[in-house]
Amino acid sequence: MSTLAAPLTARIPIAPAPVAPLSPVARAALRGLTAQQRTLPPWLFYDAAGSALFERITQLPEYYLTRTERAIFAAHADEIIAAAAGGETLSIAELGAGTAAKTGLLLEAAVRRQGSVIYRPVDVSPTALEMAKRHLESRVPGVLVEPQVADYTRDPIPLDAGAARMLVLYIGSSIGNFSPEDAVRVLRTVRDQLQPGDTLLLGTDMVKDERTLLAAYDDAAGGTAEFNRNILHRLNRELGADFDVTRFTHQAIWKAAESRMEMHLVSNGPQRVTIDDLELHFAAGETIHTENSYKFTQKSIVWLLKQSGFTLEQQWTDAKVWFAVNLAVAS
Ligand code: AVJ
Repeated sequence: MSTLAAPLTARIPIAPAPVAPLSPVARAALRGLTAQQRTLPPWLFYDAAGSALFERITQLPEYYLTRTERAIFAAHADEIIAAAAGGETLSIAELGAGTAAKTGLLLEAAVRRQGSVIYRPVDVSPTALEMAKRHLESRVPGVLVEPQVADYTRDPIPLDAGAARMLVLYIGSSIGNFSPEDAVRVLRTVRDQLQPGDTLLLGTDMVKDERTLLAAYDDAAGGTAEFNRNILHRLNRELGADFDVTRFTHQAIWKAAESRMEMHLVSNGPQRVTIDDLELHFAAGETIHTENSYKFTQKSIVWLLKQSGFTLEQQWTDAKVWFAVNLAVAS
């Protein structure tokens, strides 16, 4: 018997090649772009370029959401803060705060009422939070800004444990990006961290005539189209994809049955795109679904809040009822 022959099963010990984990962007792109209806999640819009493009959208004549909500705050900030405080001292947190452009009006009202206020903006973007802190602390004396980098859809939101009363701001109709089921899940996560009597201020864009909605999501100057297409530029930049962005057309659709605006990117013709070693074939007219933006009714607001453990206490709207600011109490 030869002692030299190695057993057939012998393994040559080679260290396993380390497999780099996929980045969140790569994971989202891979999963979404290989689905039957290709999709990309809307959080991918907000890299530095996309955040700047969104800021420009908020200034477009057709995009009524931001200016309508701001006008509601301008007219009712003191009332909103008084109702949320209910005679106690308030601390304020904000979900997806971004640069907190509209929040100043509410913080000023809180400072008028109680002299100072702790403000805790929560966002996934550290740069946006830095801008918010610098901007607010110079503009609104009396505000103590404590930024928190967190993904509020997953992580528990860090609240001010010592606060007599919490007011959580979730404004701008950001909740509209979530399906009703996911919206309930997000708001329940918030509710679980509040005490009875704490409040949520929820901004909701309302159902309205189709022309107004379509114009808001497909403006004449093409700002929304550029915002939508930036998602492909981002994949080119960050993943080395080779999307020919000029061959995808922005599309906005009102889906009445689902009560939502949808944004898509339509392939102008048959085309091939590669992302690393993934090869994608687009048929002419095939779309990538990039966003849902749900629109609300009085009934759907009450339903959403109730399912999430809140009770609608007060509501402020503009004269046309295009946008609503809802104060809900943790029940
Ligand atoms: C930031 C999610 C509220 O849905 O209107 C703007 C994003 N999309 N134009 C919205 C958006 C197209 C916006 N939200």
